[in-house]
Amino acid sequence: MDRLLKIGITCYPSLGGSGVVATELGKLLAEKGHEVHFITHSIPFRLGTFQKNIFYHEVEVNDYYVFRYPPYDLALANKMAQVAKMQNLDILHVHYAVPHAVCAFLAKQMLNNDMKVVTTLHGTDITVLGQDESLKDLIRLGINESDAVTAVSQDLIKETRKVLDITRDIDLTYNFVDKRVYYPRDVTDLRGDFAKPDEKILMHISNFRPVKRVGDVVDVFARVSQKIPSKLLLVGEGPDLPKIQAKISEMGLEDKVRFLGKQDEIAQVISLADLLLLPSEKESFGLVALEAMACGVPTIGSQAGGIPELIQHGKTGFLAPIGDTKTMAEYAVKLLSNEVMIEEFRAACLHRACEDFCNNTITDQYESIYYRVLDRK
Ligand code: GMT
Repeated sequence: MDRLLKIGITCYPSLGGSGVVATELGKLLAEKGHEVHFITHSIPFRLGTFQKNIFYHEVEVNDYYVFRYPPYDLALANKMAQVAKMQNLDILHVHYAVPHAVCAFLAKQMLNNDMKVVTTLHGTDITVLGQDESLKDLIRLGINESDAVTAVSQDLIKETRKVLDITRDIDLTYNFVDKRVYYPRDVTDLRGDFAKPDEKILMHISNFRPVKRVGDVVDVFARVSQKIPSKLLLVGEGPDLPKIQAKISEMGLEDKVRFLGKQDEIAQVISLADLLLLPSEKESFGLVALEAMACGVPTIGSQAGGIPELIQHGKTGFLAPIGDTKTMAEYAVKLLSNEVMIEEFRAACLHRACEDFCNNTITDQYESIYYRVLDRK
């Protein structure tokens, strides 16, 4: 067995998929015996209860009156260096190039040891911030100075090369789900609270940012509900929520749509659904579709970013061009009106989530990247 490591992890502790992946990875590494140190501004929301081998170091920012903007990035870099020195970290694994990879680079300059930096790209740092001329060179620096860089889809690797003109190696490490948590839950009792026995449940879960195109979710549902008795459950909160609420009223769909707000027990919530809708404009991976897949729920989505690497069109869901709500609705009707097909899709979802995106496989991939950079002289 390879030696056990001391690993620092920095992520956005309260942010969607990237925070979930970083935290779950840390927990799994700790279970394998590695010592994991989270270095973040608040406790990662999925960290849960006390667990052996996990430590948390809070980044505090002093708000001196001379600063117009409190320097979080500098405080983070300093904390990274302090923790690395005190704990003798082997690896600092940062999620997101800005500011985390840049802070890690700075921290490394402050140290006099062999600590290695691994950066995982999640999407927004490339597809949105990478276009910003005021940040582009800095993002490129963070990526090029990392000892290893990983990205969550082939599409994101391609985008990173294109947008930032990056030529270095980038490892592909897909997002994963913990199969001990994500499996079809028995929600028979709960289901009755949301839909009648003959109704289907369509679901959308996101942070309601414009990039998620939640308006398309409503348009797809409006078409589907004309053909199939159904309900739409919207899970999450975000900037587009008021607009979506207004749209639902204008379309007279209030009786068919329920807002569940933010939810923690995602496996339980997803298990209520017959279908997940993910019509995003951009999506480097689409973790929620994987969470649904692991609970046996197929996705109807857009062909954006990494979604086609996750959802196999005609097997574990259906994909259509971004904004093509008519086609998405046709696929949804086709699936929901054919019980045999639904069962086949459910089985294919469970199989694929377990085989290709299982926690053990992806954790092993990250581990071997750590050992590879540590062995490199
Ligand atoms: O999609 C978001 O708004 C949240 C964002 C994040 O940082 O959590 O998600 C990104 O990272 C996830 C984890 O790797 C991916 O599953 C999402 O596809 C990606 N979002 C985008 O690319 C828009």
